[in-house]
Amino acid sequence: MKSNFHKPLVTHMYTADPSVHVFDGKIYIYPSHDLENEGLDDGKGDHFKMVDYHVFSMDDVGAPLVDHGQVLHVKDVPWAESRMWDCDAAGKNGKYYLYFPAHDKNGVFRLGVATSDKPSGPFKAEPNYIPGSYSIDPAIFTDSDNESYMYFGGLWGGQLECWQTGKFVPFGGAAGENGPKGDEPAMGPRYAKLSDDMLSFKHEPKEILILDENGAPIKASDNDRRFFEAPCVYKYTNGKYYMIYSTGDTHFIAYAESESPTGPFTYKGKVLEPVSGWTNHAYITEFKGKWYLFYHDCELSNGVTPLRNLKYTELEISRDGVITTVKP
Ligand code: FUB
Repeated sequence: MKSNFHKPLVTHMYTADPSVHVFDGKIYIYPSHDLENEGLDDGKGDHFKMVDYHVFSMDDVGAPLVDHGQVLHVKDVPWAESRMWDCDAAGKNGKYYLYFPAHDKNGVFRLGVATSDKPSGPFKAEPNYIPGSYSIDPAIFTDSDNESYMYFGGLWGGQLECWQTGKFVPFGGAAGENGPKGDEPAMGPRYAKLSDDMLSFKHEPKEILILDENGAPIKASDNDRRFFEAPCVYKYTNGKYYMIYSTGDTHFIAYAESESPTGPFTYKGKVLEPVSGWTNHAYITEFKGKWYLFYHDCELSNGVTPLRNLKYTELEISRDGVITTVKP
């Protein structure tokens, strides 16, 4: 089959923030959907216009891509107002679940869930957001013991800084000024175990620690290595857990390793160098014994940040989990 690696995967619309799963032997892709917009980039994400989701599938690597159409729109989510940013999906109990962030009616990011009998949707949203949820970029990982975890969080427009006290405190000035500074530990992504019906959290979200090679928390000033947004966890064939995440304003996808799905994770290196456009966001999935990196850039829009397109490539990972950095 002809390789379509590093080429725009979806060309009839703008797609970003890939999440990828193998269901019934096929590759299912759950991206977010960028629309043209006049909003200003104020560090709070007003320049993104995102109101719905499409699901895509491929029978195999390099096979034609199928667009299953619009599977959820913000107008069909009772609690949500706008900003359907990065989503993820899971399959369990014979059902499929789409997890997504959105601003609620008060402009606060919450995480919702919608269900379907098919991985291709359409999905029906639950009436309320997941109690105790906040911020953006939900990613689901189900471990070999069948326990499912949601990882989430994003700085600046993703509002993670607003939750430092455990309650929502709105930003005063520019989004980037509100987090930890200098030698203070950087903020980590959050995780929560999902209930058996996959519709709620089993406990309040907890922070994931990301450590450096000496076992010290990565510092807030360590912009090349500290967490910014887009966490995604997978378990590799060596039995260890890996979290990848975006470093945000330094535009890397980094990875960190742990003995446990709840961390602490130790920083290991870079998965992906900066791509065209401001955001960098990726997902790693195994399919038929090979590992793939899905990501986005702005090739189709000639570098216009809120108009992104998905791409993917095969990833080189050594037996002990070391990733060869992808240079797009
Ligand atoms: O797509 C909107 C936001 O941009 C996502 O939630 C972030 O991860 C970044 O890709």
